[in-house]
Amino acid sequence: MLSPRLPSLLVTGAGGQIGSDLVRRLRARHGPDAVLATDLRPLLHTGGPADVLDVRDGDRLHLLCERHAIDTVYHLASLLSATGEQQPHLAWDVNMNGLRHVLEVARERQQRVFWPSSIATFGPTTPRDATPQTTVLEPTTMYGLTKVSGELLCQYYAHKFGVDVRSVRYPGLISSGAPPGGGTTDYAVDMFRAAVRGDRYTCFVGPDTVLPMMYMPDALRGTLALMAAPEDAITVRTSYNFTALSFSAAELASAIRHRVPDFELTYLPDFRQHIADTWPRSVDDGQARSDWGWTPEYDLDGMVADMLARLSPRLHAR
Ligand code: NAD
Ligand code: AKB
Repeated sequence: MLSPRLPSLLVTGAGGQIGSDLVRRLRARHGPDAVLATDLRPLLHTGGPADVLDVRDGDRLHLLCERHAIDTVYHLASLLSATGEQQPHLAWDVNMNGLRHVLEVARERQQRVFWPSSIATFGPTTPRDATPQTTVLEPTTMYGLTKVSGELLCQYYAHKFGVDVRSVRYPGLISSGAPPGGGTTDYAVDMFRAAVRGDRYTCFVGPDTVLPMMYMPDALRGTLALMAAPEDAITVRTSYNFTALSFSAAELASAIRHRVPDFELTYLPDFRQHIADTWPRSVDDGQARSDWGWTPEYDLDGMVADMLARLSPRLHAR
């Protein structure tokens, strides 16, 4: 009997906050050689095959997919919201042309695609509480513009060419691995790192800023559940609302202080406050729950306990 074909996965932006954890998770599930980790610069010690790929280079993407008989691409390479405002032209180039190349190679080679959108797809004219799946999408950041356009491009490739591309609108992700790469929600991770180091933290959004957030283990579990769902269960080809928790910066600080009593912080809002003010406070992810069974596991206290337990030995060892 023929053995079933092994999956062959390519991850772009694999050195980033999500990519480094996702590659580990995919390799644990499918084997170290099943996942090609790629990024702009050489990746060291990823525990399996790795290569350099600038996602703006469609020919090289095609070559790597051919060479490794890739069947699924997790396309994570991107500029995020804060960096995107500092370099808007580069953000458009990387985010839009990268996605266009990934979708085009997927069309030619019948590859499946995972591509994350974000709560940044929403803007000041969107309802900010329990933001519905289908609503006004008028973001004010270049990053948000690329997410709205990207969602529509994914839907176009799914409907026009039959590409099996799936997506979630990630909220702010909190993780103990690679640090976040230039987003507005980075303060949540920064707060943990400062608390564990014993540093005073200056938070770049005000204490009452509430945003939707999620712990990375939930985000990865949800991502893999979406990719494992039967094709006819997927009714949204733009991007699914996807959330776990909503809390203010002050509530997070207080949950951390509960376990690190001498943690101190001050608030000094900067331009990222204006971005946060245009995003939802909470999101309705009912469609993801009913289509492919999404449910988060971590509450605020469970996440804080796990983050501190994971970060403390590592940051203290340095
Ligand atoms: P990150 O900034 O940590 O990592 C992005 C990676 O992309 C980096 O390793 C960077 O080197 C790489 N990259 C940048 N330009 C590239 C190029 N031209 N070619 C190839 N690689 C390039 O970002 P992340 O947090 O891991 O985000 C991954 C994806 O998830 C992005 O699409 C992001 O918009 C989305 N997302 C993330 C969050 C979050 O909170 N982390 C929330 C919502 C959506
Ligand atoms: C960012 O803040 O830019 C990201 C996101 C929510 O898309 N974390």
